[in-house]
Amino acid sequence: MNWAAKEFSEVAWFCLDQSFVTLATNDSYVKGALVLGSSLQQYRTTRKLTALITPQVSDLMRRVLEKVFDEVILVNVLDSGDSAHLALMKRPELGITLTKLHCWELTQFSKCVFMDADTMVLSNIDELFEREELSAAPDPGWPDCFNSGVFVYRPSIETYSQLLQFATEKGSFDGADQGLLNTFFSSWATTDMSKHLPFIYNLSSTSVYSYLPAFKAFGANTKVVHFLGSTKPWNYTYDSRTKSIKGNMDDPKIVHPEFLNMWWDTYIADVLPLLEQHGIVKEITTGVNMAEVTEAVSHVSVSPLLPTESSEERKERWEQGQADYMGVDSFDNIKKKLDTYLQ
Ligand SMILES: [Mn+2]
Repeated sequence: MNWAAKEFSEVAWFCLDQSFVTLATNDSYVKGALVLGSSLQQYRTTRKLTALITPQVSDLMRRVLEKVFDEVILVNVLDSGDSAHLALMKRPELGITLTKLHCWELTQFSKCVFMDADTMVLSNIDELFEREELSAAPDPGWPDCFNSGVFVYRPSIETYSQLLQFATEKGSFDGADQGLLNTFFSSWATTDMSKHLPFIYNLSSTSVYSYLPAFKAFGANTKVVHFLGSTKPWNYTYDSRTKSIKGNMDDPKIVHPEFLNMWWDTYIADVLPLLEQHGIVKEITTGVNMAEVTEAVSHVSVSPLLPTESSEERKERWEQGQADYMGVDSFDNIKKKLDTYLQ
């Protein structure tokens, strides 16, 4: 076997054996998963892409996911006989948390990188597969905890069972997966620095404001951006004429317009055409205002499929444990600084 063929076979072996994994619990989060998957492809990952979905995801959106992800796997915590179901009956508040734990069941892979559906990559990050379980970046709100939006792990039924048992017995200090995982992998903060991912692998968009000089110095190296908070990129309206988010930029919820615009650029370029192909969005005919079409999109995929209330509740729970640095009180000062930077 010549050198090139040998190298190819080694790369191919890794491709089959390792995967990026994300989770979509409703059709809105599918949009996020699609942008994440498209961004991983854009930067030519050699690893597989796997999406876990819950029954709330519509068949149509599932089919779109299958265009971007190698595997789309339905996980249903309420399946009878599932040990997660038993855990959930004792701890009903941990619904979404237990759903995320299903990623440990993907034993067809030797190693995975889990990424929240509200993250996107800005470069190739395949080097993360050189890390061991459990590798993650510090949480900006409490840096002795890791943020569970991006983490390296090894699928294992044994670990999955232990996590479920742990969840049942001890619950989660923040009511979500991040609290549970931090207690379970409690040596992360003190034991092995190689399991501390640099912050640029999980840059929360809110950190720009809490430590602006650091962002100015290191922000250009960002590899993964994580849209923390209850307002997600898909909740905004994008104006394709100005290539920017519509609305009042003084809105403290618009945490970092550049990252939001990057998300929307990927959405328009890579995701919207797939939605159109599947008839989810009417075909764009000549002369139709693009901004109107994108506005239509944000209605189409959310409303008919899930009661808004339930989706909001999920969003809230999903983000529990994330400190909000965007307190209204501090915003004016921060914005002044940011304006200086953006000029
Ligand atoms: Mn998240």
